Amino acid sequence: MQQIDNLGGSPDRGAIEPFDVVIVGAGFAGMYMLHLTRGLGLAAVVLETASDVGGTWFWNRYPGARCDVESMQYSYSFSEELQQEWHWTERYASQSEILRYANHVADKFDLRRDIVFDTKVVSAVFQDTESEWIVSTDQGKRYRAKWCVMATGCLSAAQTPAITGLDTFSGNIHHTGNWPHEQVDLSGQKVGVIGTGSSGIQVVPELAKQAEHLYVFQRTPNFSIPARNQPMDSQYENLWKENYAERRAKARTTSSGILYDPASPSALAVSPEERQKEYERRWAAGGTGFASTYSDLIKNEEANSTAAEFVRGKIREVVADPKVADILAPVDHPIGSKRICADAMYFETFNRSNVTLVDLRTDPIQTISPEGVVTGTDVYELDTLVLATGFDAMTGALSKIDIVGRQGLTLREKWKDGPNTFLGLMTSGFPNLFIVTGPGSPSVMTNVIVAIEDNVKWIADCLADMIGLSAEYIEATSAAEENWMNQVREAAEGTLYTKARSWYLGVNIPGKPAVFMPYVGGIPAYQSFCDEVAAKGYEGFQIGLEADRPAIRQLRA
Ligand code: N01
Repeated sequence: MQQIDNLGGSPDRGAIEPFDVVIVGAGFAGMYMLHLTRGLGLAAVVLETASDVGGTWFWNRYPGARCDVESMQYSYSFSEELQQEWHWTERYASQSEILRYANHVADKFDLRRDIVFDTKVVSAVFQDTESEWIVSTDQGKRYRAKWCVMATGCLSAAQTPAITGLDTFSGNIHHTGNWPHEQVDLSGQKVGVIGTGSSGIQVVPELAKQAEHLYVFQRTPNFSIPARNQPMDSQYENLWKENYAERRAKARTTSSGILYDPASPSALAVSPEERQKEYERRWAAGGTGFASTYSDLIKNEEANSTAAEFVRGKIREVVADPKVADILAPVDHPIGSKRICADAMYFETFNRSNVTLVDLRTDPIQTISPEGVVTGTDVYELDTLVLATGFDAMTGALSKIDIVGRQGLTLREKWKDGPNTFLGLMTSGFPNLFIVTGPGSPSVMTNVIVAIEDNVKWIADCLADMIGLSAEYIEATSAAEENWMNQVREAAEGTLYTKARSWYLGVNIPGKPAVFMPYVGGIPAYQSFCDEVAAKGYEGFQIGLEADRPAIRQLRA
């Protein structure tokens, strides 16, 4: 490659190590992206903040962390050998087992030699003149590449709430999304947990077993279904392994990319007795498939309320103190409109004498003092405070990086009124910058590994096509983007998802615009859009050819 002084570029460009592709993040998306770019013969480097692979499963090490998608499905499908050789030990894999799996994948495909760990990307700046990205890190290093792929994850930017006095607390504070690597010993301690989403619901039963006393600070109760985790049944595992190809393909025909018991069409089309029987059967089977009992549960409030009332009834059955059961029973949002949780003895935990539920709706937190949590009526003295307060979802990891596109446009500025992308994959003004499972993609509404694999494969195929064309750049058009975001909005408006104040809408982050971010139209519809766009010569994208810019062609020679 030549120096670019003759192109008017940055004078020290030649001193920056060149790659074809810079990939940000070594979670499941970044690892697979690296594997496929290597297959294309491209020189790729992955930059990763953590000291090893695994992404969300590297950071979320809190006790009880476990996947809510069955392990036979929450795994890569791209390698038959991999899916046959790996043995999952439980129906739902624990965080540590998923991390072992990620490490196995990294070893098997020899990925680590192209991953730079302990390196946080601080900026990615598009160079108009050279048509390439310069990516800078907190280690003072810079990388340049024509293509840049953000594999930064949807739920990777942990959110610490701005509660007055939090920094004055004299005990330990741990965020579930950034849990210490060393053993946290809570025995004999008074522990507080703020937050009762999926993370809080998983961590609470485990902390209750260790702590002298556990205070659970709940602002909004959530619907949770018993996961009924169990050791892997070898017959079940074999059935999956014998039919993996067929089952993976079938999963991709479902909206969530997950094979559940099929849903019946409508909760309202059956008698109350039949409905009750089916809810009981699904409750006993366990898992988030409960939300898919009937297809109209997420579309019709009356249908939804039958499932919601069933779960509230279960909470009242399980929790001994009716007042506590009332506080735990969610009434402010339809079931499934926030991500439904899967738990292990969560509601039962409130029957323990060492657990106290604090209802923040009636007694909000005023401040945090050096001693603990101060509400309007009480002071809860604590040794350790656990923040299970969630994430700046879908855009948080990207907005932490100074991403600068054409003519100095920053991604933060472009997305100040809400993210806009074409298919979640690219955003106009930022050529050659791909996002895996970006806002506007189904991602968080699905088995995210399916969503990741499909996005990564699409990006790799696109790279192959662009190289075949000697393209200088590919960029989403504003018109395609606007049209797609309208489709994303319309898909959500046809459901009950918009009835909850959830992280899907971004309202858990102060100042974040309330825009429904994921595409809820399902994997099959989304994937056929993506395939059709590519088949039509990347309709909705603008492609610039190197042939049209001799200087660029010379640069790439
Ligand atoms: O985060 P959340 P999460 N004062 O945003 C509360 C995935 N995941 O980490 O609802 C008091 O759901 C907040 O209260 P409210 C999964 O997709 C999967 O639990 O805003 N409370 C809420 O209760 C999931 O949906 C798995 O009123 C405050 C909680 O903190 C997503 O990650 C496991 C507060 C945050 O809940 C996020 O789940 C874990 C404040 N100032 C996570 N600020 C599995 O696979 C926030 N809260 C099983």
